[in-house]
Amino acid sequence: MYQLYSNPRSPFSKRVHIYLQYRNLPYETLTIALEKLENRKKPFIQINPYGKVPVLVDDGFFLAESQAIIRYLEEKHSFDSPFFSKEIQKGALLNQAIQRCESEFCFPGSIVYFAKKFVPEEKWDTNRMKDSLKRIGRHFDILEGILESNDYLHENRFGFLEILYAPFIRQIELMEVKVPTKVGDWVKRVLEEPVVSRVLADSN
Ligand SMILES: N[C@@H](CCC(=O)N[C@@H](CS)C(=O)NCC(=O)O)C(=O)O
Repeated sequence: MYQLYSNPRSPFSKRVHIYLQYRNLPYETLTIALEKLENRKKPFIQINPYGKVPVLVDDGFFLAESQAIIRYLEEKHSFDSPFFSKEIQKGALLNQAIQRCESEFCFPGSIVYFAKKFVPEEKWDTNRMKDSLKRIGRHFDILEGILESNDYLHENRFGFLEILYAPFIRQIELMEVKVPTKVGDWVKRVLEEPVVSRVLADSN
């Protein structure tokens, strides 16, 4: 059975919970108390020197980084409907979309999110936040183009991208960015996916 070092408030961990449950892979959750800085101390710091969750344990093999974990499991198990197509260019386009999700949405999103959640307003770096919101707005416009003729972002089915976005689009109202119609419909569709709503409602 797999083990997953995780924290209930960690969106990156939630990605892996969603994936493991979507693929029906049995696992056990090992909670790391970030609020007690358990992630910065031994033994966890020896498992991941960056002190971050999630980390997957597969029979003595340790792997950090949510995307890397999902890819590893996807490659290890040969599912009937793999997320990565055998067609090299389709796989490359998925990789492109994954990088854009991280750099054009999750990264600028986290700047806004952490400021609003944890920093007093008088200390906000407003220029950086404005720039981040502009990037998110542009990203949504690009997604809107894809979603004009698709219900999902890649190969028109729920997949890797939806799993990466899910824990972050839940916080969309914090972004105070105009959400285009099709993107709004897609957000609702993704959050209503049974495994997504179950994991996001769960505190583990
Ligand atoms: N790129 C990593 C990011 C992981 C990450 O930032 N985890 C946060 C929780 S959501 C964490 O452990 N933060 C603790 C810290 O940085 O001290 C991934 O995709 O897994």
